[in-house]
Amino acid sequence: MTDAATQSAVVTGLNVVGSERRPAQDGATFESRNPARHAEVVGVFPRSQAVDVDAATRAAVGAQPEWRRTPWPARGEIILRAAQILEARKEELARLMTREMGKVLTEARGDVQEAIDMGKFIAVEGRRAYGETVPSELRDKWAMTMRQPLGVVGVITPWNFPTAIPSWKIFPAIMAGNAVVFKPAEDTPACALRFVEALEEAGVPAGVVNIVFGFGEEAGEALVRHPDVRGISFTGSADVGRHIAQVCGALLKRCSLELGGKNAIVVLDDADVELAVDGALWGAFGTSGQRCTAASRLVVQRGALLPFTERLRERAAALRLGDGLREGVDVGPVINEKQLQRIHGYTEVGLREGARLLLGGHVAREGELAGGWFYPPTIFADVKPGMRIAQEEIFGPTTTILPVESLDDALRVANSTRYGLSLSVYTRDVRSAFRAVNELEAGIVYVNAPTIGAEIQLPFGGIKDTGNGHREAGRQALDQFSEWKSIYIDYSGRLQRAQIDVEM
Ligand code: UN1
Repeated sequence: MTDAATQSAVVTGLNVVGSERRPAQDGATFESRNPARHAEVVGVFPRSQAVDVDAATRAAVGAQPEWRRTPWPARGEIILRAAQILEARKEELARLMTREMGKVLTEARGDVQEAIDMGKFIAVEGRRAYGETVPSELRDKWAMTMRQPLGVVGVITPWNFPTAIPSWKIFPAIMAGNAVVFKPAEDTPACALRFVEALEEAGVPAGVVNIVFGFGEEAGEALVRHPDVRGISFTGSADVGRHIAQVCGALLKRCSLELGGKNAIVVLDDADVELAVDGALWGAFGTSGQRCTAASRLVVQRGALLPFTERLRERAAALRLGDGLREGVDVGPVINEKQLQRIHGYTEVGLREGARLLLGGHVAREGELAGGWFYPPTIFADVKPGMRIAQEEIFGPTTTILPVESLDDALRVANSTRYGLSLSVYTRDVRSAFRAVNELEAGIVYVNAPTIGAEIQLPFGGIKDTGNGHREAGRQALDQFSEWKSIYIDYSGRLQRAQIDVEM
């Protein structure tokens, strides 16, 4: 196919159920569309229901015992091969991602790279998933621990990182010996299919990773409730996360949640203002602000306020909005009409609350932009910590400037939301930096860098309403997907009673 043909081809996919490709039992389908040109259909996929989820889960249940018996290093080799396949296809996958969800091509390449990194990193755990050998209190008795898989796990992912986030979940899940039923976001099914094809080609056996395409209320709900699914890993909104936690709680099912953020960059008086502006632009408008790590609050100390605000407005105004496949475009579209309206709704909220609109604040309809879902970089100044635009996750290219008087004030304001994912501080003073590192209430803290840009070798996740205590990526990634087994081996040849026959 020519480049132009690949760029407009419709990806038609089916559910991956064991070794089969299946439509939804009732034959229903849905489409994903290019947010930069919404007349363009990118993918057509099955709209699955509970019966389809059940079929995929049965395939997973069937495949899991043999996969679990496959030695850890052998599983790791397959994951490494999958990462290499993604690497070989990085450009093609990135282009498909830009078409399907809109982020600019350089960022789409970064998304695929994050999955490659995750695969290579976790593959090594195949030779390093250490347990512990622990002294026993009794003679001739040996004690140790080892990781065991949960069985079948359900993975439900969002559209904003269509390759990276599935990789954070699926690679460690299968590394630990689980089988997976994967329900990707309905906005990015084609990216999800390509990811799973790479796993299949790498040698992941049929049934170990299955996909059911469809919607949260249908396929997602059925997956969460399925009795043979022992754990759920979900990234998405706090409202859906709370619902999943309730369902899983009643079923005593493992559930790890990665939810919203209302992340802040703190800019202190002694900061390098230009560097802070660089960070704010990237943090607030990268991926059109559609990251759970997006910098949607800029908490600026009085002395830096004027120069920071002026430079930010000037530089944000120069960002070019457009199709992310096009050279020179800085900010792509937002994912769909519903999000576009929601983002604009928050502009209206901000105006009603009395914040000062510095830039943007309207749906972009000039020229070609009219054919897509575009919202320009939007900045509110004079924002108060209690305003809804400073408290609620907008998930769009809107950021807010909150003036503060002191370091104490800055830390208090930065911590004043229900979320706790990623917070950052710009300062040249080592004392302020360390106080901020210690006192900012977040799972991730940056010094002199924006709130986005986490690397996969460190755990990723947040506190407060951002999650429920789990972490993705890093070596901690295995924790979501494994149980610890404690093993005691008594070779004394007699009954030894713990706590009673001890020699003290
Ligand atoms: C997300 O926003 O859902 O740190 C994930 C970052 C990326 C991952 C973001 N590496 O912004």
